[in-house]
Amino acid sequence: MANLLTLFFVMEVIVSGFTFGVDDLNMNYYLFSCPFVDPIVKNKVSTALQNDPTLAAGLIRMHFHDCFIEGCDGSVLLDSTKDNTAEKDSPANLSLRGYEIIDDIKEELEKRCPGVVSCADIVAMASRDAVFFAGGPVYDIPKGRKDGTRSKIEDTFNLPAPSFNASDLIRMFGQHGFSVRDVVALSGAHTLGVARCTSFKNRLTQQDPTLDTEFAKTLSKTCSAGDNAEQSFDPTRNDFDNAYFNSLVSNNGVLTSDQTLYNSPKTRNIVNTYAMNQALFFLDFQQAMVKMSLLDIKEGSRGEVRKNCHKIN
Ligand code: HEM
Ligand SMILES: *[C@@H]1O[C@H](CO)[C@@H](O)[C@H](O)[C@H]1NC(C)=O
Ligand SMILES: CC(=O)N[C@H]1CO[C@H](CO)[C@@H](O)[C@@H]1O
Repeated sequence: MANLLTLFFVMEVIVSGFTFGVDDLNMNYYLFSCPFVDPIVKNKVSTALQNDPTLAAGLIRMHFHDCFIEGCDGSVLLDSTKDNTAEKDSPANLSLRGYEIIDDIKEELEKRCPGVVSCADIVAMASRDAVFFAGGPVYDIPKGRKDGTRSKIEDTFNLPAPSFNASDLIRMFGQHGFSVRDVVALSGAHTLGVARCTSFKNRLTQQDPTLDTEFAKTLSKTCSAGDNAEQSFDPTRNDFDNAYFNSLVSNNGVLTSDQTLYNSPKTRNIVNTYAMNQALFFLDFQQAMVKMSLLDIKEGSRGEVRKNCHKIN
């Protein structure tokens, strides 16, 4: 009986691994080709975050930028070359952090299973683990992304701007197949990390109807230390929790694109719900993250597995 169960288990794994063809994404993509990929990534992320917990935010944001431009294809990692200015060198990427963690993971994986695990998958897995280590939900993502070969500074126009209102956000995320609820849940990633003064100082000089007069003083104080001075999105910048939504309810949203989620009737109820119910935020967030991790994937021969995440093979 036990043997029969084992047999069923093995068959289940094989079926779930191959039904859709080896080139398609699935949870067990590296089961035979790089069996310890998950614990290796998890360990590396864990060590890095013990040294610097603020890097969880960096890893999650990197995954978002990767997926929104050209799909989740590791394009965010490519360096500029003589003939091409990469996404990385766009002002929107100025403060992306955590590249060294991805490099470290890639180096280890190239030793264990050379040429097998894509940079795009590493970014997606590292982001998943960063959410977990910061105290957020546990979830897994399908693997099997291939790395792309295009990374152009002009493509970063596809990223949402911090000055966006709810309608702008809903439109841009809608183009990628996200619902209004997904927009609010994904914005909840701002439960981690900081924004620099450059990203919100427009609110202090121009008329921003979403800016609370009391909170304006806090932001002005931060900006008195210069354009790169940091303001955390919520009082607990390293904890993945629902404090961000409570901040929005208290009119303490840092970016226009944050506070608009509470001010707009299109999204206010969702913000209120997440502020009251962290478990529901976690559930919606993980579902939206899996969806994001599958944006415009390059499967099979449409991409490559880069040897070095900084340059195409
Ligand atoms: C809804 C539209 C969004 C806008 C307009 C936006 C914009 C920004 C801006 C301007 C910053 C600060 C950059 C700086 O000043 O250095 C930031 C930080 C951050 N964003 Fe977003 N973001 C959005 C959605 C997302 C999503 C979907 C995620 C991930 C799922 C995300 C994750 C982060 C994280 C974690 C940080 C903190 C980074 C750090 O501390 O290093 N954001 N975002
Ligand atoms: C949102 O901003 C856009 C411009 O980015 C503007 O055309 C639109 O009227 C604004 N919507 C609301 C509801 O304020
Ligand atoms: C980490 C990284 O590559 N940042 C780059 C972002 O873009 C600026 C230019 O706007 C570069 O100087 C940074 O090196």
